[in-house]
Amino acid sequence: MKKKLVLATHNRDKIKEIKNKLGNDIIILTIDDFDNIPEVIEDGETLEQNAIKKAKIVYEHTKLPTVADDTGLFVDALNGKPGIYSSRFAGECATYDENVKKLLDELKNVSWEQRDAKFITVIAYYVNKSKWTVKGKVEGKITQKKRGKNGFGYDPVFYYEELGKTFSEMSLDKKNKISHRANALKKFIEQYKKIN
Ligand code: ITT
Repeated sequence: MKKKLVLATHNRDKIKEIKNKLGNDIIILTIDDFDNIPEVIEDGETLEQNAIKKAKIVYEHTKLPTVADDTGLFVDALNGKPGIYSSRFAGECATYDENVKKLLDELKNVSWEQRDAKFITVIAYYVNKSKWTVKGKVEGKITQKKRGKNGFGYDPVFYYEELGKTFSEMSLDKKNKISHRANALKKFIEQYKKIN
């Protein structure tokens, strides 16, 4: 019988990517399948702390194995910003577009050579008293303007040099083979299979 896993995220784009990657082997539930799950304040100092906090709160409510994803875009020329603040770079309730605009503004006078960046995803797993995390990463560059229509968040400006495309210029299937989240999910599956 397929095992159940709850995704502790409000982000529908993440849910789509994770379901696309894990959905054949595992029944994926989301917090929308449960009532009254408390809101999680992401006040950790690292992706790990935030991911564990999200997974723990949802696990305690559902009592089902839970997975949370915390992701950040780390830009070298901005000393690692927006990092753990990626979702609220342009303010508390900022849209993807507003965050991207702020990023492009801050990099306005930065040359192509200096525009290196990486996405990092930490996935936390929480069940009973047991918890662990895995990390996935991908390196790229920040373009001068948005390119492509797919994906979400910073994808339109994240350029993957090996394919000469931004994440928004590739299909979800392609992004899901090479992305930070894909790398983290690969490690997650290896670890998960050992214990299930
Ligand atoms: P949850 O905390 O509910 O999971 P969130 O959107 O707040 O959702 P994060 O704090 O992990 O999630 O994400 C930070 C931001 O980073 C997110 O809002 C996007 O703008 C961006 N982001 C995350 N994954 C991304 C991806 O695969 N491609 C592009 N941008 C991404």
